[in-house]
Amino acid sequence: MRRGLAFIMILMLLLGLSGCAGKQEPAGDSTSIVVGFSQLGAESSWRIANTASMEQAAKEAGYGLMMENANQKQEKQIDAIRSFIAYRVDVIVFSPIVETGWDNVLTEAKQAGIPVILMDRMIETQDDSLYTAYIGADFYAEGRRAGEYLVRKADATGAEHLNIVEICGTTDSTPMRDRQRGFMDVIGADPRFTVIASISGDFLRSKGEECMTDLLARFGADGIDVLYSHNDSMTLGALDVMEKAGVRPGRDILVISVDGEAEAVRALKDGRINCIVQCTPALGGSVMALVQGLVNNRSIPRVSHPVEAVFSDFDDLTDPALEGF
Ligand code: GYE
Repeated sequence: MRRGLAFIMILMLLLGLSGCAGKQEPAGDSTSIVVGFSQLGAESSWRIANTASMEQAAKEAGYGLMMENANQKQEKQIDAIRSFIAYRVDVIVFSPIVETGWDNVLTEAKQAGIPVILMDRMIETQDDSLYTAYIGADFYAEGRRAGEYLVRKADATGAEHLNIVEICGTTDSTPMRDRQRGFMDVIGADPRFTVIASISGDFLRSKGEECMTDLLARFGADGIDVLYSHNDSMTLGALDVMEKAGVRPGRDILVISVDGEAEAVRALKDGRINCIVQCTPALGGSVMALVQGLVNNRSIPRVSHPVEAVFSDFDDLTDPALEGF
């Protein structure tokens, strides 16, 4: 058993360090730094771009990246973090699939003296010393931006009443909770808006399709005025279903989405999506800057949010720079 574990660790080390071009550079103390990175899955284009950003940034910084992908399973993330502790990586970075259930494993990391950076999503804990920094989007602000777009659109069109369906991301994840809360805080008290259904699509395109099929069966196209979907992958699934049912997304049903992946940006330009609240997956460079601060014993910011925008049918969408990821 122990030999098996040792073998896995050597293998992980080799894999983690292979393809790391920066290792050859005389980059001072960066050459021996190893970052353990637990990615939560590959559920969306956002996630795939985020993984690529982390790999690229580690390479550029000359850090070894020991990455494990948990395929949407919290237990796998916990196992990955334990293996990083056993290997004694310099810093652990992880993107928690849900907010709760991390205290035990993070206490183990703390006892081993390994700092933890939360990337992309937050955790819920009584003990703030279990992580050193959080870097990721302000999901509450994103939800508010989605709501503000809707208010502006209703004002512009003079809509009296709009029935909204919401397709949510992974239950109990930070983006799901805060994109919903921010949205509701803007539109909730306005009598022009009613959320008639709110269902989970787990951030997956396939579930976005299932959700939209279900919603159309329950309310009919005429009963739905607005779709608010927590990510582009689910939105694109929903668009396919609408179009197969003869519904024109962007016209018959107003579509508000989050992320900014290339296929969704094209749909926005084509008028099939009305608004995309941007959420950037390109966090790798900022994460590695935090790692560098930690290994050099500098103080690092506790919370960092990237600057993000909104793209909608109120804007000039002909800018070729607007292409998504
Ligand atoms: O919006 C979604 C992904 O946590 C910000 O997760 C991330 C979200 C992103 O699956 O596409």
